[in-house]
Amino acid sequence: MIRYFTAGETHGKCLTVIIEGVPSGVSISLDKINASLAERQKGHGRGGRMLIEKDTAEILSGVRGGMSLGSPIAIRIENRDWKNWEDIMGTEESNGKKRVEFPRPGHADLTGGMKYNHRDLRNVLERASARETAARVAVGALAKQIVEPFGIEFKSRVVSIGDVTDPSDVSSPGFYDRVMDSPVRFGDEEAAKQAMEYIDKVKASGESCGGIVEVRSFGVPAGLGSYVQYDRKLDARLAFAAMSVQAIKGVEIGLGFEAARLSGSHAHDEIFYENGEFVRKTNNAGGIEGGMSNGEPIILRAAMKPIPTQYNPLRTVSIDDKRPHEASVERSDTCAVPACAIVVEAVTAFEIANAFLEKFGGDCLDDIKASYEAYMDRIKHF
Ligand code: EPS
Repeated sequence: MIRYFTAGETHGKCLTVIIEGVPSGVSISLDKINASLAERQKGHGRGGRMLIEKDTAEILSGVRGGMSLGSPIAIRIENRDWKNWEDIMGTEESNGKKRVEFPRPGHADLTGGMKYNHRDLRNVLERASARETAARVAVGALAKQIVEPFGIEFKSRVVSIGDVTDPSDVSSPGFYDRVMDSPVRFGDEEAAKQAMEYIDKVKASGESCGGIVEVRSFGVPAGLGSYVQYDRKLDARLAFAAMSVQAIKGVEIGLGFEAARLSGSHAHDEIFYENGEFVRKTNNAGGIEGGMSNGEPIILRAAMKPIPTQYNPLRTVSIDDKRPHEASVERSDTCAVPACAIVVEAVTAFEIANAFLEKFGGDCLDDIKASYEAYMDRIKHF
């Protein structure tokens, strides 16, 4: 089993993450981690911060000569913006300027202040910020490399931004290549244009917007997760991971909420046996039945709310005199939905890699391969 902890404030010196439990013998490419970090920075509607940062991972431990050692892997991502915030975010007593008094509705500011007894809400927002997701993308990029030798891969896209939906057929040839080239991660160029116009309009009115992202996991063998205990269910673990991403308010797998409106014959995927294997001709379950992967692609969608910072601020009150006031304005993004797709892809990859290691786990990649091959051979003859 792998686990990780992130640390770091949005305007602090850097983000740090320690990943524990990565088996030895996994080929680790720093370029792949950095490519994912670069993807997270992209997208129409991002704010000024992304012009300052050039997120780059530095591996501090646990990897030697391009190979994991089995020991904890520590990664550091520098905050370039730190040089502008040293006197505000520094650890010395003389630092600590730029106090925040007016909590933003929708952000962690007010409740976080109450909970940790912070009279300066900056102490809350600095850690609650979605900047932390850069560290999680690095973890996800590493997790992908654990399962890559087994043919497992992950693809993400944006389903909709505000009220603009991508009408594309996901299975059409070259779909994900078009997504990679799109500033909103849509497959359809015309819809992408409409989404960008929508983002520009929202920005002009001083507001922000959300959307829906989708992650598909391909090549996941049947049998990851389990039906025997609540906390071993793969869908539950994926939902937890997606829900833990900043600004996510809903998660669905397969047909999700739509399944509640259908009768059983329309909701479930019938089973056939063809050419020596079990097959399903539909994937309404989104690749998970009974809390276990069933061998079909795993399809997860997550709904992101509009980012709480509004340049046209919402009403709030001062935590000092309790009088009405406009919410504080922190530099922010109008739309971070394309970036969110990359983050949800990363946390999905982590959960799948974790469930994979739970099933086939060993200390080194060779042991895992032996266990995987024996299992795949056995279920082939089921
Ligand atoms: C983010 C960095 C942040 C925000 C954003 C995500 O940097 P700054 O506050 O300096 O602009 O742009 O976070 C939020 C919008 C939020 O509400 O938490 C990043 O690196 O993704």
